[in-house]
Amino acid sequence: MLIHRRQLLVGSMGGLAAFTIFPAFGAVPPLKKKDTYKVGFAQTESNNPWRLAQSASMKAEAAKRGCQIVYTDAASSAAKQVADVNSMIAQGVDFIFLPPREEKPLIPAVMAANKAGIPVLLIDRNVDPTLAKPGVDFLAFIGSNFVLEGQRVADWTIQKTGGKGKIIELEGSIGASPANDRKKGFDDTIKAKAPGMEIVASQSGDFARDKGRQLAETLLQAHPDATIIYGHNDEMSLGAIAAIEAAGKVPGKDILVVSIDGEKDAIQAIVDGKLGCSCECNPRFGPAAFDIMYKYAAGETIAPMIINPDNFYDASNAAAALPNAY
Ligand code: GYE
Repeated sequence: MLIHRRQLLVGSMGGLAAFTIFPAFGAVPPLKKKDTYKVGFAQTESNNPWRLAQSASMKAEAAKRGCQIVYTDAASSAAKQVADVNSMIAQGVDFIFLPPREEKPLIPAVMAANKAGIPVLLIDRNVDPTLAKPGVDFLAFIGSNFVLEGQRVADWTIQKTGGKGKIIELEGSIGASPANDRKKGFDDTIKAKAPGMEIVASQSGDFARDKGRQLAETLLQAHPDATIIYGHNDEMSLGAIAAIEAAGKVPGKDILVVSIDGEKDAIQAIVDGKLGCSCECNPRFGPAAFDIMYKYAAGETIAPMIINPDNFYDASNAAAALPNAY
């Protein structure tokens, strides 16, 4: 496909000159081999430990490699994140690390950077794969397999409950790849393997603790017979635990809470018996993300999807994981 488009271009433009004039057409722009780079990191928000751990890891790695980092915080706005990327393009960064807050709205920003000759590496969240492709419109995606995370939480929950219960699902940010995929992985597994379980409600708590708490409060009132709450991330699950307690119920006894991320407060909640499990989603991207950039500059082939392995925490290993948690 790539070759085909290039050939077409060459054909219509009459020869090799086309490559020189439009080097980025249908391909990821090259990155010059240098010791250090000016890189952009367009963070989505900073309102939770996961994001803070990710930003710290990126900044530490930039410092370690002597790279200048242009850091922005989109404060939970996809529109601001698009503007942030555009400003990085204007500032002439060499490379952009981008966790696209939502799957579709960030596509124009990815395309604009690519067109401006700046390779983009998507970290932790993906864009809609039907609209932009790794190896063509951006360099690659590195992050977790979110469908698998949802499946693992569902499998653990089925095992723990004997496949019985009414589930409230707290979804992540609307249109975010981890929200879409964690829902799919979990819901499909419950449907396929646990006919005795039912998802009685599923709504977005925007991956945020306070919104998760408010949503859980509302949904617990509407579904007093719910026995399980599945949060797409720990922040919302911790909010749900607060809501359960405020309703005079006991998390871990009356209502089982299951989750994703593996942040410190959640691991502690497992130790305390309030949270059943949390599938890890590792936020420490710095070393791997910068490795990819340097490998790309060195001419190595970069795989289009690079999947981080995730741990899984429950009462059997939470205490041991606590000291290293973020
Ligand atoms: O699970 C969540 C964060 O995109 C994988 O975003 C990431 C998710 C993570 O806000 O806590």
